[in-house]
Amino acid sequence: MQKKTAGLILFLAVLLSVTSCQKHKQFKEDEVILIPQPQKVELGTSSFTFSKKTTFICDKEFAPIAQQLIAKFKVAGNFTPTIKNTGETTKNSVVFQLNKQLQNEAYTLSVSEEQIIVEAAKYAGFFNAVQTIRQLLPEQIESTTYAKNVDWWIPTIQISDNPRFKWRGFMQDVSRHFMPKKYILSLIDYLSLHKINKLHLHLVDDQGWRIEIKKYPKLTEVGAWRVDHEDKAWDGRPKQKPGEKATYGGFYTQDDLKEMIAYAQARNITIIPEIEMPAHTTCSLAAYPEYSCSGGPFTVPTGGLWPITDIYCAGNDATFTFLEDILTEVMALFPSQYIHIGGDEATKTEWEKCPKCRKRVRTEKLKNVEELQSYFIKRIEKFINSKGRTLIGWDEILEGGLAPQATVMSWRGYKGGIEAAEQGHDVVMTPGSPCYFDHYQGAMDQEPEAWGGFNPISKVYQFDPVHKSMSAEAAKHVLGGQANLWTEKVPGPKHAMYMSFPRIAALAEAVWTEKANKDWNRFSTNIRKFLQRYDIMGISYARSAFNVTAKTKLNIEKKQLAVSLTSELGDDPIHYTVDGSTPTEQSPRYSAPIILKKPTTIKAATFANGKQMGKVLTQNFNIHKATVKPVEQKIAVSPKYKGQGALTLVNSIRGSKNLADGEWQAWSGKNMEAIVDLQHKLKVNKVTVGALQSAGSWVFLPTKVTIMASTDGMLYQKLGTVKHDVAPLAKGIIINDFVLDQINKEIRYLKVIAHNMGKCPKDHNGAGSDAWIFLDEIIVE
Ligand code: TNX
Repeated sequence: MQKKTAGLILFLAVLLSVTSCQKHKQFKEDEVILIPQPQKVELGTSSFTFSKKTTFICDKEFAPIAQQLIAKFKVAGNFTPTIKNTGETTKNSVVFQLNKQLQNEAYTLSVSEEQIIVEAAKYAGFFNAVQTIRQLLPEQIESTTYAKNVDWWIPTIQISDNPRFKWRGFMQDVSRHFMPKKYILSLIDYLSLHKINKLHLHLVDDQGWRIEIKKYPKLTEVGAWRVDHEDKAWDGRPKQKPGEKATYGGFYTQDDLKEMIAYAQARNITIIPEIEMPAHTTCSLAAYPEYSCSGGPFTVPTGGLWPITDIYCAGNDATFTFLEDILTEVMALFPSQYIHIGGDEATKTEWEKCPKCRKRVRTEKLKNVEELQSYFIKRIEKFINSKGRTLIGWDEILEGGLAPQATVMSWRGYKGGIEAAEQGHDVVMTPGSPCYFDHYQGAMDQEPEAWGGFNPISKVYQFDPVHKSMSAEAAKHVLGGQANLWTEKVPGPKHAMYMSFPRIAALAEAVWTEKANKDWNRFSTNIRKFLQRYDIMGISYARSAFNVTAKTKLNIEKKQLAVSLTSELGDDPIHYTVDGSTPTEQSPRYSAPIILKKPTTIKAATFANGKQMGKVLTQNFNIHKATVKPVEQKIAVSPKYKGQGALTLVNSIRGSKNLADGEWQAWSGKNMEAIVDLQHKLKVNKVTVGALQSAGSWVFLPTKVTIMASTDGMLYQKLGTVKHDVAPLAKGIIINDFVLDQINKEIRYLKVIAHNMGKCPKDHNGAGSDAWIFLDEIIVE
């Protein structure tokens, strides 16, 4: 018996080893998930398997690329392919072959059962090819522990690929919130997987200086730290008070940066440093106030600062020496051809007052302070050019005349970029819509607070760095495109990943893949599987594209609501409930608008293969006693926020956290006073008044809401006053219901007064200016 079993085991082992040598797989099209999509792909019918017998044959220069993949096999596969400098192209090898005909970043990949041949002209091309191999491999290749029972195979395939643009960028703001070196290193790895080749580091902004400059130590001793007010709304934070300790921040030493630069270089990523000037640099003026017009003193802003009037003095030659010294250290560190000098959003009122600046305007025969900014940038450009580098700046550097060699990064739409390209300058397109990743990627109610704006992944995918209005000649000056993650509302790496991924995947395809090869259907299918790779990599990406959003339409005659549900990635079925229970895959499947005639809570989510894909949408729909009854506003609504007109407060549709969604009416510096005519005497038990607070937008809850009733519209009796306990500087967007219940009265007319606090509170950065109140609905039950 024992003998028999042993024999059987031996037989099985032999069988297994024979079959494993010969084991092949035919991959299906939908198993080949490549983002960005290569220009040309021909899928074969078999596979190539990596094992410890695999040899990489490549020139020394390219060995780091092979090493990176080998390191992954070592960890995830528990085997180590070998690497050889040159040699015969034996079986089971990956051969790097130089092909000088190919463009810098282009490559071809030809995979047979026995061999992989990679052709490229440069490091960049080989690197890109290996990223494609990385993506062809099972996602477990990203594992940081041994992944058992994985077949390390890729399909036999022919790929020839070349990026559409040479600037495929991502900007990380590390000033508003410091991001530790460890995160930047992982970010570089994540970006390289997507064949992004520029990482623009926004190292300076008002709220923090993040790069060690040996000659000016106070830049980081003072400029890298601010008072910790992280618990308060970004735009409503108090200034640093005398004696208060600045403890929040951080910076990179020059050694840190060297490490980051080298790590990026090995991954075909150039780091572009940005040193903001003449504005967005209060942190450096807090350290060295002598380079401002007024001489200070200044403190490092603890949050939002607007407008930015304290800027470098353009009339003082010492300012330029200071900046040139800084740039000298920056250029010694960063090999990047491009040096970003910011240039955005300078308010020049101090320049208008400053005797030195006025003198400069006269002696340089400038017309105005706009031309003084142009003088400033041109002078800096000369210095940068003298070191063989190229200046790049935000599109404001166009104002007052563009510096002769400058490259423009266009952020206020495409306009600046088009203008610069037409003048023969190179441009990088990064229009706020859709390239700003600090903007929302899903419905505001389901997202953490963001900067405003709406850039969902489908919109990012549609991005084309070449605007349709551009001439062919101008289009040649478009180096490419870039997404920017500003971090006013992004406190750390986890949140940064959430805002960046998976939108980076859409951007990557928009800047790599030829227009004709782009296909949203393919991308939106592929991205689902790609997310499994993110999971293993530990990227805490957003699943917002799987969330459900509801659109509501009111039928005034029938007093009924039609609610339609959608999700961005389209294909997954939506299941919903109307009884308050949590939806499951067994709940009714949404197929047509849901008609509501009475107060209802809808809960909905998308599902695929038994798994809930996004968050549960919970929305209350209130058809109530005041629905579409006449409303008279005693105090005029702000023309900016009129909502849907007269019936907004009684249309049964609640406002979302998006205060511009058309469901909110607003008053600036004034109360709201409305009279609702219920048209008959009705028994009223409860009145709810919905209001929104967003301290960063100078919107505060009413201090109190007073509710009065009348049967004749003349004599009113006070029913009660409702207050709240939300702090005025509280973070985020808060929707608060003011509820008065147990009224139990027959009522015809209701008067509602929402009391505005009048002026923004002291300590808030709008202190003294008119405060807003926002109201969405008066619900009568
Ligand atoms: C505008 S884009 C800015 C940044 C902000 C961003 C917020 C640019 C050159 N300036 O300072 O962080 O908007 O979206």
